[in-house]
Amino acid sequence: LSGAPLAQHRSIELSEDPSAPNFFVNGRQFSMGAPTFDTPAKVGTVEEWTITNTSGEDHPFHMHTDAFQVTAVNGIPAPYPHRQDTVIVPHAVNGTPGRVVIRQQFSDYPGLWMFHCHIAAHEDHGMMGYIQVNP
Ligand SMILES: [Cu+2]
Repeated sequence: LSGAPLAQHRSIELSEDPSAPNFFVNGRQFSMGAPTFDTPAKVGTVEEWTITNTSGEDHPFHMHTDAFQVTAVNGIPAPYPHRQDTVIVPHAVNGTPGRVVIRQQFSDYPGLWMFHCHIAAHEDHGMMGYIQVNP
């Protein structure tokens, strides 16, 4: 996907309030009927997503339906290109969020595409979202 034209850039921030515990995507807990983004994606396109982690623990970000390619982790370019459906988003260090950049492909299947932290307790406490993908 390295040479693919990018249809959009999106930002995803993973954060948490461990005392609750509550877990957030872009400051919100998961709610069906409230997509993470106002702007849908489109089948046949590739987007660049920047995923940051402001918390003190790693979050394995998992995307349903189609694979992505990691291009950089904490500013370091990924050593070789391949497709995957989960990537560790590193914890914050001294207030600097962990940061992963991916290229997400939308090769088929219009509908609602889920993504979430793959630690079940985090997902169950809100660290999940979805994007509308249009034909
Ligand atoms: Cu998590």
